[in-house]
Amino acid sequence: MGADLGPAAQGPPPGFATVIPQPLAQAPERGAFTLQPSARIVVRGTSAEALRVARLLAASLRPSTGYRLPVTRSRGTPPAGSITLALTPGDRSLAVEGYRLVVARDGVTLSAARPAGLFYGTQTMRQLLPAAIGATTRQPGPWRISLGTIHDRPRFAWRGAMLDVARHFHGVAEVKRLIDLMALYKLNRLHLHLSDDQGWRIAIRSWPRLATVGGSTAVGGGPGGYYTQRDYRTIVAYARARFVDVVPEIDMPGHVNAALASYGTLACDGKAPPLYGGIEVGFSSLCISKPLTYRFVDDVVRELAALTPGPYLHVGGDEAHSTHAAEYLAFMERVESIVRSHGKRMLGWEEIARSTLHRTSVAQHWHDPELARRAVAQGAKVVMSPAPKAYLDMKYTARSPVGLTWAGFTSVRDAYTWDPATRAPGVRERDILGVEAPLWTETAVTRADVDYLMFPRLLGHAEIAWSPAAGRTWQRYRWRLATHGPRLRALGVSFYASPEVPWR
Ligand code: TNX
Repeated sequence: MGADLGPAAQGPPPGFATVIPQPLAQAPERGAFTLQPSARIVVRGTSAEALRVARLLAASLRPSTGYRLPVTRSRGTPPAGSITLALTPGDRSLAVEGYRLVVARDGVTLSAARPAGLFYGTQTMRQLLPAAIGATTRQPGPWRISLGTIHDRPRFAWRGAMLDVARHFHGVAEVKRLIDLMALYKLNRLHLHLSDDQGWRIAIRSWPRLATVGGSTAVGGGPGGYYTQRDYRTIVAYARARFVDVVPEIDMPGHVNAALASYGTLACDGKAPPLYGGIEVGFSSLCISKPLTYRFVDDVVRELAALTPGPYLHVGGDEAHSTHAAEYLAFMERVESIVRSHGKRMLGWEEIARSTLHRTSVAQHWHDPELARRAVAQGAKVVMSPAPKAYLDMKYTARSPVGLTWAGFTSVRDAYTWDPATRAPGVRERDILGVEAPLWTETAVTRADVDYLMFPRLLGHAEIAWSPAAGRTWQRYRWRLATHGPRLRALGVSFYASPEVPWR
């Protein structure tokens, strides 16, 4: 943003309590560190990854501070006023994603056992600077950070958001921006819902019409769009650099009208249905008895696996109301073996728990706790996305201009006050990989629509996924969240300024 954000940058630096997600442990002290125009970012040791994290930090601080912030390596004592990043692989208390941040008057020291932890420490540091740090043009400062120590690590390994790019397509630039915002709040899984009845959004070389025909429209009949494989690789690399795994979803055997419209040979009657721009669900199905169906699945899974460095491929499996129940079970088991044959683990919506699951598969709970329990009973793990809490496409109130209502209204408070370990009886903490907040985009057309539905609710889910449940209360959270209003504004996010939150 071009605007001078004024006094926001001048007051006392943000207290440790404002950080979202709330860190595991913090010991604030009186006083502040001031980032000087001559400050350096120093990397101890020889890790290329640590250097890369330091460069990302410098790049995020340069536009608003206007400082040079050179990134250098050093063995000795860093010059006073530096920000030092150090990998300390022996520190078991930091685990894979944890970090320790020490802010002293003469310098800031960030240590972590792994690069991901260093990265999360830098995100905390960004939040400890005044909100104007997020602006893209030079702001007045001063750039102070409260003194003290933070020791932090996440509760869950899976801290996700989902964007449905099938109902309405959202392009590469928009997805990159979402990745930046996710990273600021320590989210680490971006699930892209790449296909549905209304659109197929990823180029598949062996079946080119999926994208060129199936991707040519959207809900409401708009122009649609799709990612080339090159676009998609760009997204994956951008995400990976920020410790976010992209989890691609191709929904099957239902939600496939766009695929059938592209290749009539996939339909049981051999006829391509017309493209679809409505918002009904459950009317389309792959032809379970056709051998061609499995060649199609194998081709798509192979190409997706090649584009995906992470371990998971999402195969949908939800709302297959037009697939015969017994055929559904056989189909999902076959799909699971195809996914595994390409070296990946299968993730699917909770309905997959009706079939026999391999223990490496994961069910995503959205509606029926009994299905989550059945997944766990088979040794599979669960990702928690209970619709009335975690669905970002539900309206906040009856007055919300966009959003759906089938799971009820979801206020900012509703979205914050839940715990993954108590949603489904029989599904315990150790059965849960983590939390994911999905945004379905039947009504979310523009970037502003996406911002409005995601923010600020996504911050609550980030905290639920990262921070211990004990010690979180809505009463404290609403005050902490209020301090993120100017921060989100500086980043150009058009969030919903809910009256539940005492925004300043
Ligand atoms: C249900 S949740 C769906 C989606 C819709 C969404 C709208 C799930 C696995 N399927 O197809 O977009 O509701 O909220």
